[in-house]
Amino acid sequence: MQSHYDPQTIELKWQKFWEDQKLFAAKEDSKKEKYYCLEMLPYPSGRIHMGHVRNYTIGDVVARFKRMQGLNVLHPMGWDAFGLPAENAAIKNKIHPAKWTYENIDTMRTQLKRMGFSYDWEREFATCDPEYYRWEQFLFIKMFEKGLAYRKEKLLNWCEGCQTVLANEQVEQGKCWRCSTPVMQKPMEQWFFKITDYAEELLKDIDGKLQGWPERVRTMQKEWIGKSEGASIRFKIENVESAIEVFTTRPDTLYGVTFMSLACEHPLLMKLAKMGGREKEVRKFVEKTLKMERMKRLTGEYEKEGEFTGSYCLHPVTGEKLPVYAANFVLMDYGTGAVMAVPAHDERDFAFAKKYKLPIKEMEPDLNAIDIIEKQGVGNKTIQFKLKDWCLSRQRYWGAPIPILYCDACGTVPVPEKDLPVKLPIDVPFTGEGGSPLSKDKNFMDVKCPSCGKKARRETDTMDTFVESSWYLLRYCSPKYEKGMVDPKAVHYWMPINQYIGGIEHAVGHLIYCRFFTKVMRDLGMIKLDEPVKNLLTQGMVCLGGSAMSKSKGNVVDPDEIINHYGADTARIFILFAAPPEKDLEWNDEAVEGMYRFLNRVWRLVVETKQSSAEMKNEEADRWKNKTIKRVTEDIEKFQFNTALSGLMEYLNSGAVDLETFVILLSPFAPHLAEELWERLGHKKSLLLEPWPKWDEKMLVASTMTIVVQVNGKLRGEMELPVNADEEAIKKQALGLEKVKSYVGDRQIVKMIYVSKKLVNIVVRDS
Ligand code: ANZ
Ligand code: ZN
Repeated sequence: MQSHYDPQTIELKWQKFWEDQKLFAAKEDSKKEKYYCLEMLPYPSGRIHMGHVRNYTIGDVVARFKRMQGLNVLHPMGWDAFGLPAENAAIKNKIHPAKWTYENIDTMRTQLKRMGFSYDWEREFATCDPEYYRWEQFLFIKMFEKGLAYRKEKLLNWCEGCQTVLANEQVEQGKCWRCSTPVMQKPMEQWFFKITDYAEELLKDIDGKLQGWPERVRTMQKEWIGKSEGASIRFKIENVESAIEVFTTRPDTLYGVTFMSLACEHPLLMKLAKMGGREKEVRKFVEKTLKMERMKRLTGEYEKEGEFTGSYCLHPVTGEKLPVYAANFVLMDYGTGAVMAVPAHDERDFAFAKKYKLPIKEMEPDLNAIDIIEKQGVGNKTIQFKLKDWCLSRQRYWGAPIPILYCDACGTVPVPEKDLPVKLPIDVPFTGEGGSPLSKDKNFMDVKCPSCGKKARRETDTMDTFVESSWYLLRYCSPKYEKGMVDPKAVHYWMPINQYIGGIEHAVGHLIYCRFFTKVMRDLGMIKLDEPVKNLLTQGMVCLGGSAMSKSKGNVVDPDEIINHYGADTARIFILFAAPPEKDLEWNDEAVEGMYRFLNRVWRLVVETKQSSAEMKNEEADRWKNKTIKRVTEDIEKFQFNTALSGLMEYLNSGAVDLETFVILLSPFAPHLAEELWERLGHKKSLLLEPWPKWDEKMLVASTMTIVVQVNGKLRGEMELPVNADEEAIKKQALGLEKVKSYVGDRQIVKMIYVSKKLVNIVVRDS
């Protein structure tokens, strides 16, 4: 047997053992309490990075700990495998996206296995597997039938030069990344999920059902959903029968309205401009505004400008004429795309009024405008949400095809269920010339209409990759199920997720989408579940030199390098010890060394000395043991892995270590070393089958105390007493001490002073 700590040998040995014994395979067992521990699945970009190592190590400690506490743990892993990088690699390196993706998955799976994570690998899947996205297409069709998936025009970045749609990240300073043609906004038909139907419930459940989520994420979601209560009010247009409807949160300012602002995309805008004889000016302004970079518009970092339409609308109460403007700060996709401007009470309107010399008028105080509006029949109370419907169309190849056909006779026709999955064709040209390769593949596009048999055309857009990650967490419950998206029995047993762990960057995207999908699947009768995630932990970043590790900054440490040098156990405990999970973590080579030395000391203690508690009093050793069990257990429960490890280090230094307890407590953090030492301590069965130790509260405190006895302030004796002895008994015993008796003699006792748990002073009068 080797006598020094050799992580490479040990780690391979135990990884193989765990795999052979299928120790992490999860099985439903109605007699056992379940625990579903999930970390966000990785995108197979090529190699594992430290962010993954951190995320997955945290999850692994929790999973192993809960397993040893006797819970039936589900701890799965898979791959978020569709996405743009695969397609870019195809163009750049002439490798097929599928090949690129599956090769990366193989590499990264091997890397994850080297970390010793306790995954049930039998549940693994990649979201680009047709058996997976087939069910996503199935859900899409169900949603289409319910009106929850629909098609609508949306402005997209369009390059006239390349004749293609561009993603936001392909627009550089307003120009196409490829040919530098200025990018236009062009309306195109896109698919949407009607998440806004669920806005109210998504908001309500944040307070009702997400108590186990970080406050920060809850707040971000509330703001993202953005509920505003107010009123919608109609302003008649002068000389025409139509009206402009506004949404306002301040109906009480109605009397302060002096003009009207419309979004550039507002359907009435050009009509009004034509009527007012200012078509040319307004058109020019609109074109200029729509070219403005999307991001700038969203951040509001631009000069507020407008253009007069030449037309007027009428104040609904006073009948005053109000000039109508096109304005660059009014967004078409919020409220009604029209704002009643109140320069006296709104900063933005004020600046605008100053710039264009428009009147500024105070509102009437104490006015119940809602009443007036409702009485006059010009408006009513309304609620607005910031949340937008989810545009899921992507003009991309490497994604799940949207299962829709277009037929001249029948219109939009869903692909019949029996024809699912609509598989991505493999043999398509990757030219990099823009547009989806699917739209150039006639074999894929041309189909027969399933309802009339005539010529039809396939939808060539694919789904946003966030669609796959919206329900993978449910699919893990029954990953091989063939009769539907999920086996309801399995979902009923495993869901909700007891602990979900991932990056804060998903606070409002993924973490709202998966809530939405759960509710949709519930309403389609597939599952009985309102919320998928009970408790959420968002881990901080791994930094080097003060900024997050990233390839572009060149400040990355490769996990494999650390494993090759020190082993996975050192990597794991370094990452847990360096910072609490929510905080950013600064990489530190010396601290890694320190962790390696700690594991070496553990090794020597167990293998070389095998005992050390000989000199320590038994009671003291018991106290250390119980104290450490309590500390490590409670700290893991609070995700304070760093202080749990400190507890283990202090225990090691105490010289009173119970080796078996120590090894068990170390095992969630450094599982390979712990298994090896457990075996060397003479055990035949895996450490994983050991129950997590319990502590005895009574053993945490010393059982006796030493009380000093004084007579007139001078030390005259000492006594050992149980810690729970009461004051009367202590005083009585003090007086009974032989030595004390001799000093007190027959003098009169004036009083006895008791200092709790320390001393008794007997004051006597000199005779
Ligand atoms: C009159 C008014 C007076 C307003 C006042 C505010 C203050 P939240 O709270 O975010 O919902 N607004 C409405 N639709 C808009 C759009 N599409 N683009 C830009 N601004 C829009 O904001 C609602 C307020 O934002 C509305 O109330 C409206 O201006 C403006 F002293 O109406 B307010
Ligand atoms: Zn047809």
